[in-house]
Amino acid sequence: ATYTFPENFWWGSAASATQTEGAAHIDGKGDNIWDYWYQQEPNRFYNQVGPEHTSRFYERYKDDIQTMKKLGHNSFRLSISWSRLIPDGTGEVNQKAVQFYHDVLDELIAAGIEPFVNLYHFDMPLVLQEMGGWENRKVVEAFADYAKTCFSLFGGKVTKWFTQNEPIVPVEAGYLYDSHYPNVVDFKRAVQVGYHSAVASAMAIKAFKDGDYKGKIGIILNVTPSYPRSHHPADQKAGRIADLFFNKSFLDVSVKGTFPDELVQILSDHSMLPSTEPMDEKLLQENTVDILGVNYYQPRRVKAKEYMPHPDAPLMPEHFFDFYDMPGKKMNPYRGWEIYEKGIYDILINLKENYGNVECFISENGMGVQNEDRFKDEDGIIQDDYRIAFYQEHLKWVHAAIQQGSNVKGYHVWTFMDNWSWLNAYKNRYGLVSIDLDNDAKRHIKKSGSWFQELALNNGFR
Ligand code: BGP
Repeated sequence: ATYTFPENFWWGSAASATQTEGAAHIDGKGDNIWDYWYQQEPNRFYNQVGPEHTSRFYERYKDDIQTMKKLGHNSFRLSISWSRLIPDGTGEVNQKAVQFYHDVLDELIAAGIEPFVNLYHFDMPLVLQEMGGWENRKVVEAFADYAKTCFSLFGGKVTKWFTQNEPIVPVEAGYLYDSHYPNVVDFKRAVQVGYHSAVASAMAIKAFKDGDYKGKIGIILNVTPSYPRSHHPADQKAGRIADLFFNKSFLDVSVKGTFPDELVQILSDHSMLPSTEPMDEKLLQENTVDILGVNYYQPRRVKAKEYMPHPDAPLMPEHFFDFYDMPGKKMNPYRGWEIYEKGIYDILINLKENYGNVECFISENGMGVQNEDRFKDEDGIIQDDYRIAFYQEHLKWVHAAIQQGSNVKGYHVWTFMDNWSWLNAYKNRYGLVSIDLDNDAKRHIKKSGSWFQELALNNGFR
């Protein structure tokens, strides 16, 4: 069979500032929570490798962008580092950062690659985290100012903007499950953080619209479906509640401008409602997204709770469901995540049927692999056929969704080149291009990179 995609389909990849730039302490950059946390607790990071040891995009962006062009990219998502642009989070703008982002954007545009620019990818400036991060309303306003600064600096050349990447992750990882700084475990505070981050996104969207900039603005969400174990009502309910917390929370407010009633009810029943300001409701309603980025890696499988938590245990989202380890599920043997390709189709059809067929694109999809050097051939090229198969199987479902009328406009892989990833550092490799950490971060195109080049050139595959 042949899988041909609509004309002008966006082919490309995604990356984030903290994970690729390096140069964490030069040219006036301020610390963000990752720089700080690494200094405090290097042992938390895989092989004790921190965010200054990245793929050095800061120095090598020119060569990297030429490689993107070669590999058929017509678009690329990057993020601006808030703490590089505005080292103290508010106030003075770092001119070296302004120059750097102008240079990168110019280089991309000259190469025929449309820049998709994201404003926030898990990287709170330290100064603002010290004021409480997203828990503090002042930080919400600081974000709106930062967004305005970005629009006025780069609005002449960027026409696809995104306010945040996976805003649920800082909520769950930072405030529920002790895996991102500031390692708080407190459901009520998590709700406040999530709420404020949604308000911040809406404020940035408002600033964009008020400023009459050309182009579109959206958000990038990991809209992972929650699949219940069975049709049994208790399992169904578990699935619905997991979906409310981790999916519909940000999806509904971003696309429809309101939080789901059932979510508000549950939070209210448990005295977990966040503090709000009178104008928020209108702000959220009026500033929904033009476009939605969809990150997809693996589904969430859940079942009804088997054992009730101790009545004195502090409330957590999992008091409403259990995770379900489905027998026979297909696994990525090199990363340990489930692979369920049809999930990408289910997401797109859900957006079509329940979210007004909002314009969207796949903003991350990828396969992490540990010790990937073992797949090198005698010429030193990583033979990542498993990754090509992963992309193809997902793209077949994207194609099927398009046949059903999905408004999906593109497909970005995670990621262009192997990069540093939060606590996992360089454990899991995702790139179309590998980097040699022992040899000056030298780049080598993997087999999947050449495959991607063909894919983009042919606007499809067979
Ligand atoms: C996504 C993030 C990315 C990236 C990816 C892979 O959720 O948006 O920033 O980190 O996950 O994660 P990992 O390296 O842990 O496999």
